[in-house]
Amino acid sequence: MELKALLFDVDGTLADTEKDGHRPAFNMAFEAAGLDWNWDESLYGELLAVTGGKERIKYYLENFNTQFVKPDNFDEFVKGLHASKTEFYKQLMAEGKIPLRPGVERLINEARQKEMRMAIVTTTTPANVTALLTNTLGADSESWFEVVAAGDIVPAKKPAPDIYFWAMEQMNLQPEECMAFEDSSNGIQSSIAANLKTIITINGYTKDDDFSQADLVLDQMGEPGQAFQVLQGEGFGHHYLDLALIAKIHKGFHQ
Ligand code: XBP
Ligand code: MG
Repeated sequence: MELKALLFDVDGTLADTEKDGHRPAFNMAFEAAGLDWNWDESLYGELLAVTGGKERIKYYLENFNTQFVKPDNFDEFVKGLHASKTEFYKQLMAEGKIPLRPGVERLINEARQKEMRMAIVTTTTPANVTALLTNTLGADSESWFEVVAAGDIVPAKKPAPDIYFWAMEQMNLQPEECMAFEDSSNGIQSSIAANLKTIITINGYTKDDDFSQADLVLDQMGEPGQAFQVLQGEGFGHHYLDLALIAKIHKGFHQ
């Protein structure tokens, strides 16, 4: 089947938001709430085992801070902390400190020019997607994506495939007509379970994850003059990820 759409994960794939965006935002929210919790880079790497900010806070308390006495209204408490974290995250994005990863803007622009359909498929909160896109690609850039599938739209977050199925249903597309872009183990488990071909760009937190099911694993999307490194799969002599290479991967030329 013909390739009709690119489905992009956000955190770690479009930008390195986890270490310098989400993590400090969680810490700011903890401090503002008078909590002495601090998620350093190494602990945060372990907490990334669980997707979703509210889910991550609960996972932290169950596994790393079992001393904490939960308040009676625990779910509301977590919701409040997370809402505060989202505000801090939006502020960090507005300061423009987190750039898109190499090649992301170029590929999105090429897709727009060639009228390739695009969607966002993420577990992060919708407001975070808006904040990242508007502060990097511009005020109207969210509208370039036909669907923004994000946050609590489906109850079962990645690694469950639900969010990909939801996005494809909205777009009236079959998995064979799409390519997914991910950066992590939870991400690829989700996309593969949704029967999607998947291209991975690794990052510091995910470089040792299992990507054996990926169709292509790269260190970055690359730019003209800034070649990617192919870590798994076939680069077909290309030096950066563009629609021509994505089409080859999609057709599975190597099979
Ligand atoms: C990233 C996540 C999110 C963020 C935090 O998923 O797991 O939970 O770390 O965002 P993806 P929230 O790579 O699929 O975008 O606090 O808004 O959940
Ligand atoms: Mg990700």
